[in-house]
Amino acid sequence: MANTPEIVAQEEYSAKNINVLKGLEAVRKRPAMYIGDIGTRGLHHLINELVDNSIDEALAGHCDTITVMIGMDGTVSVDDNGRGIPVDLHPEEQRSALEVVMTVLHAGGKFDKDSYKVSGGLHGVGVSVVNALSEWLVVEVKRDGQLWSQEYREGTPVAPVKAISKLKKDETGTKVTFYPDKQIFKTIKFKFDTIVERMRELAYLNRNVTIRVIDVAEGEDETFHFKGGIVEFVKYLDTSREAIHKPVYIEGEKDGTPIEIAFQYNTDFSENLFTYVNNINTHEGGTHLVGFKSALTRTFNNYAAKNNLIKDAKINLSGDDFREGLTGVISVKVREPQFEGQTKTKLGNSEIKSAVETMVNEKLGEFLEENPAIGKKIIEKCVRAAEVREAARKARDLARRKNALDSFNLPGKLADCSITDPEHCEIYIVEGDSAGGSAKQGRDRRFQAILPLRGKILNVEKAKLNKILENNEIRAMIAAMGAGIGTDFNVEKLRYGKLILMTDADVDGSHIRTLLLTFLYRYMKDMILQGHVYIAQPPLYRLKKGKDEYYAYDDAERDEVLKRLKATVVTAEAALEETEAEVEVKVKGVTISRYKGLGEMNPEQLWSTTMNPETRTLLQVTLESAAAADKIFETLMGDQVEPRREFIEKHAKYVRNLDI
Ligand code: 0RA
Repeated sequence: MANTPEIVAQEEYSAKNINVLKGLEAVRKRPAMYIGDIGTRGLHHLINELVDNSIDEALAGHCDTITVMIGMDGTVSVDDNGRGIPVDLHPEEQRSALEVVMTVLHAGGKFDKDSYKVSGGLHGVGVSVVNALSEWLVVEVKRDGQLWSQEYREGTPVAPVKAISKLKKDETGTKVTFYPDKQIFKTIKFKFDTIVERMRELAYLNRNVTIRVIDVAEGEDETFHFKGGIVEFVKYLDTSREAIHKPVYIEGEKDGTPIEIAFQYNTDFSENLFTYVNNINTHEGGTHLVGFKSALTRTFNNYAAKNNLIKDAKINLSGDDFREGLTGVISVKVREPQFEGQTKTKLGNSEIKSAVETMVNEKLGEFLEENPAIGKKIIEKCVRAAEVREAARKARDLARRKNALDSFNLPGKLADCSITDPEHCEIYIVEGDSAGGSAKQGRDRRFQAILPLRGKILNVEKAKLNKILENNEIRAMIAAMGAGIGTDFNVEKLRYGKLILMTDADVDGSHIRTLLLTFLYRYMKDMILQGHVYIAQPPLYRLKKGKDEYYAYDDAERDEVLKRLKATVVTAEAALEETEAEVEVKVKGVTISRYKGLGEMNPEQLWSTTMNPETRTLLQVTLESAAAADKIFETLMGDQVEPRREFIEKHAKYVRNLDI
């Protein structure tokens, strides 16, 4: 009787179950391979993974509302009104399709091949990965007039899919509620602001979708819906800048590739192009960006020539001139995207270049014919950019001739390290000469270099390149790093693998840090992109009791230490039956000093609290969301006072940690 169909099916079922468990085990063993890391970033990736699936459902035209909620108990739920994950029997797997989607690697998302699937970076790993990394997860599906549900522990079903209750036939959707596994993640605390950042971006990129984010415990609740889509996104990016015309909007489909572009010029100098493929920010650009740039240059050059808008024959407009003060969003949907580059955020598909290029040539040409006043304004701006570029080139040549930017002419203030292998070297950019002095004495001179900066550096948002290159502090940094600047910057030439910003923990310090980050973001972006930039974390307090010293990095930690000290005192005193008043006397034996500046620490203290790789904490600066980073820079650094005041008021509680 060994070959009755029931028994074969039973054996196949068990074999499949074993494979499923092995798959989930692989995810739990190497979580970082699936979600990037096991810190805050990876944790929030779980939410993004779920929302991506709901967005897919929206792109297919079946869902328009997504709700992300952080519950009172630290669980998160993602709820959509799509068709609901199918619950019927999966013909090959012989169990509910829902269970297959939730437990089999890469089975999630759409079963049909026609969707714009995401196949790069960390996106699209599937709901089963979220399930595998959750201590507990519940999925609820509204479909076929029923509410269905299944519960899991560490990715394994607790029971089969159950029908819970009857619903109206047209009531459909999917809701996943999960509690991340503390055994896997360093922290399981979700941050409202981090979630909001990505949800806002998704709402701009998918104008038909409404996304609501709720944090029950914090009483936060925001809803994003942008009818104008990426046109509104561009306006939002330029909130603190002054646009010189209404945004240009180009939309269409070329060879099966939906393309959407919005851009506008402003009175500033920086280029802010954000590119997306299937809603993923392609930080490193790629063929869609190349196609856009090439069409922009060509169309504007043709337009200027045809309308005789460049009077001075000596002016030669280059691609860069057409992107000065340009803010834009390029969003394409690609069926089988190829992602390349250091961080797998560069689009490689060559056919997309010509698709974007052809469409922009055509539609931008039409726009300019219909809006001659805007065309004229833009060309005038680009001509001015070319004039300034020429002046900057002269300044740079002059500086080069003086060898000022070359690393073999290192700045006098730099205390270099003795090792020369960049991988093992780090440079501290230190606020002020006195802290610089302490750092020089306290460091390990074999691999730590110190460059003190005097006072504030120039605000590069508001200056042109020739002015920037005249600034001594900036020149010292460029020379010390040894990798050039702007379009000449070459990350391979960096003399140090880590650049660590060390500023005071006060308002001035955070201002200087923002100025430095602005400079790095604008002119040495690859350094941030490739993870070379860090922020030192000096302590805020020193607590001293007798010979014992403790350092606290924030108020909460200070109170923690105080409590600990008091606790020992109280226990010891209790034995001696002293009065409480006498104990209060003993606690005062703790002296607390607040460090106002780095300069107040002696070299040994600076080493042990902030610079010793064994004990220090460094914050790595990332471009998690380039759009968000740029927004912060522009809001804090731009001309417009009102957005800055609003930002600071809204984020006052975070100002000490304005780290992106
Ligand atoms: C497979 C097929 C269908 C929908 C889905 C998956 C789906 C998945 C997720 C994940 C989160 N929300 C979702 N909503 C839908 C379509 C089946 C049909 O034809 O009705």
